[in-house]
Amino acid sequence: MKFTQFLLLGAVFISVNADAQNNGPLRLWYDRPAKVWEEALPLGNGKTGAMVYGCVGRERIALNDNTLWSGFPDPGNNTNGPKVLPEVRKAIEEGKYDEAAVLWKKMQGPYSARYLPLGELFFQFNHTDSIPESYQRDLNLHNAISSLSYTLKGVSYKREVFTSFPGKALVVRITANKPGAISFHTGLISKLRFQTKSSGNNELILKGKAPKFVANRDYEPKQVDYDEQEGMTFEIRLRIKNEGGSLQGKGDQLYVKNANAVTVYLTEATSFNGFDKSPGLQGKNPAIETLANMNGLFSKSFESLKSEHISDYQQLFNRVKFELNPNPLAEKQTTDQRLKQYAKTKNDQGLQALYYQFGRYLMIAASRPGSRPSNLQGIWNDLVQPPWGSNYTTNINTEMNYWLAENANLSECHQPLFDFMKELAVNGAKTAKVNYNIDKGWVAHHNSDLWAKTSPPGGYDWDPKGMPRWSAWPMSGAWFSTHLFEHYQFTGDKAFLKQTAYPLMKGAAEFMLQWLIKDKQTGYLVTSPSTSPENTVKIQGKEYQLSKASTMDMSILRQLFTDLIRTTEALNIDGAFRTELTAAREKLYPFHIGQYGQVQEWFQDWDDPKDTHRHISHLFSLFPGNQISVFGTPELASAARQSLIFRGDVSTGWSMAWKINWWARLQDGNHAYKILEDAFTYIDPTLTKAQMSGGGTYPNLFDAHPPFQIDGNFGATAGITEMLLQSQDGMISLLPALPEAWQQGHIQGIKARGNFTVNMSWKKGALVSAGIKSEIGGNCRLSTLQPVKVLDSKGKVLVASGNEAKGENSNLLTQKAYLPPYQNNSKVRLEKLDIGHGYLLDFKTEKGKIYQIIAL
Ligand code: FUC
Repeated sequence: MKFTQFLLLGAVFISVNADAQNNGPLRLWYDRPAKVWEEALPLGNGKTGAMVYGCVGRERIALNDNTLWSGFPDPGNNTNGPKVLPEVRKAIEEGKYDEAAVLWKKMQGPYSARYLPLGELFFQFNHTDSIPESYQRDLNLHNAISSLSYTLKGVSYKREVFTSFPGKALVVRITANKPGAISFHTGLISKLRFQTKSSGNNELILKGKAPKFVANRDYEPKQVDYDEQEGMTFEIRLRIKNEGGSLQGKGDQLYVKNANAVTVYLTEATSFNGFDKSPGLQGKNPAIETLANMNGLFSKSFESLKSEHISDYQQLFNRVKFELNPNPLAEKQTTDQRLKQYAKTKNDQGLQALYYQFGRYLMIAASRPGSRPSNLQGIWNDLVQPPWGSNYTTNINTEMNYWLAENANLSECHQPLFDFMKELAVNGAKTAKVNYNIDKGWVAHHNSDLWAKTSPPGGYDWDPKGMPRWSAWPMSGAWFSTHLFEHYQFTGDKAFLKQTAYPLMKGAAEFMLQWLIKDKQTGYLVTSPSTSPENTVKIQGKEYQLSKASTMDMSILRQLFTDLIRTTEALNIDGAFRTELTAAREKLYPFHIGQYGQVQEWFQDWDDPKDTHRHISHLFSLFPGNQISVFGTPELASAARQSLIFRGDVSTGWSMAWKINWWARLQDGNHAYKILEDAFTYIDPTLTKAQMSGGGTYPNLFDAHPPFQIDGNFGATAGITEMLLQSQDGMISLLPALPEAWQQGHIQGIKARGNFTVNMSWKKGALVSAGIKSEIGGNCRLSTLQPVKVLDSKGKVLVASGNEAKGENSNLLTQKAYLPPYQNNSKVRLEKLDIGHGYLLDFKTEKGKIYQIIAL
């Protein structure tokens, strides 16, 4: 199949033969089956998740459905709240932070529900114990198909597995090069309550039931609680078409004998019927959905399903191409060997490009329009008690899952988060009222689940009553809301801004305007209680969880208010609200540069320079926010750099991924690169957590917190894009943080705010040429480190560095970030950031036209 993209000089958009790419470098491959789950290969269509083990004798495909969770709608709002909150605030005002934390616990609700494993599809082949003469399994990112090939006693067998978004199914094809060579029996099992039965000779149905409650840790008194009425039901339906040989259903399995080829079709569904409906009492009948999907599927041939799947997938995946300086020798190694080798030689840029595209692959597999947002493990989980419930942890993890959506050109995949926010806004309005007696807007706290839970989560982990240092965090509605504005900035979609984004953003801000209080000590508006998520603060040798006005709280609010002010301007609406927000923004407790030259994390300069906590939430404004900038606030940017140096490089997977983005925003490509290299540390999944130190990467390239958490994959892909292209400061910066190690390379199809699609190629560490496609027109303000000239689509020079034209049009890109005031308590002379000066020019663009940028 051929697909052609627009052709640009320099950074060439070429016509690529996709079939010819199938054996290209974008492949994870192995010479042995997976022994453990973190070696199996992930497939997904947004809803159905699968992990393929590639075993010769007994094949395993672990299955997920992203609507299968424990529990039922359980808001967990706490009516103690309105009475206790003033007491918490009073204790904080008096500096009694311990007392405040004890009081806060009276306001918490339950922990979230758990994301659960669906089941396993197994095939028992008739050659169980044989050792194959040749063996290879892979996951091909060009077509999102996992294949297994092996030769046994002279017969070559092949299996192909994919999940299809248009087909709503998992499809397996088994072939051999000798007629009649395929014999196996197959079944469906689950770790939850289930029963499997064959129906007729070609169909198997598994009917299952999820628990009402699952404990997070093994020592909790009740591990798993099933209930006659509550709890979700689910169904997996499998059908087989055999070519040659025989097929028979018996008991709970299907038996294939002496077939030439076999196609297996699988659909699954749950009784989930919406975030506000009991899946037991008001649930859907999953059999209706599996049957309808199967009927749509079974009449189609394997080849037609496969080509439908490939064209759907490639329409997203092929938007971006990325090549560094590949090492052909490294590519000859299996992916796990490559990863191990990386630590020794550091000479495998092909692995970096593969890892980058794997992040994009995972996003397409885990988050498609109409699906639930991706959780801590995307859509892949094989444990009944997964770490942290495999839930939505919203004080960093869920947001990080979506950092790559816009800049890595997968904007549609952001949609499930926006749909989820609509549900959070409904529940969050009730939490606002019940817990805080606030009757405007909505709030959400640090954990959520399929039921869009918004109350502060208590009870988990070693402290059965929960920890205020994570639960006293009503900020996720506000943080999520900034994603809406990002989506608008990247797409320019005003209808979205008006209909979807604005009401949600406004609701989040309306809550916050009530939540903020005037600080008696300083007169500023502050949050109280307040945490710097999950970190504690030491004051005169004593550790505390709560205080007021953490830098992260104030940063999120400053960002949200600024985004909203710009929204009301862009839509020309709600002038009175804009005035209210502008006034509130000016009164927010400001940034401070602390005594060690760091961005101060807490209300006062209590920061410990030896603190290496994984959360560095006080740098929110450097990334993902844009209130700290090397151009706009160089002193604060220097202080952010100091904060990062204190915290160190190696940490959990997601923490390192965040650091890549921060160093990129500080325009320090070499430091970003150093952390990317640290993230390639091979993590052996058979070790226990205690034996591992720091984050890294599992053999299947899943990010290791450890344990597996998908945010690190997504955050690293976002960060690599930030190293190459930035647009948060009202201009498009080409190669702002190119590390010395990336002397040459090219990237095509990444996105800048203002809806520009950007291609670039570079050599000897400097830009050679770029192509910018203007998708919606408007002014393009370009920042480059060396002089360039800009040509229009006819090759006419529009403008060159040193001969700048003033931008006439004001569009998304010419608007400046709001740069807040700050106070500097530092006794340390701040080191100046060396960001080079570079060149800035403006040119007017026409919608749909391509502009060439050529280095002079
Ligand atoms: C937050 C982080 C942890 C982990 C968990 C899911 O609590 O602090 O490191 O990622 O979320």
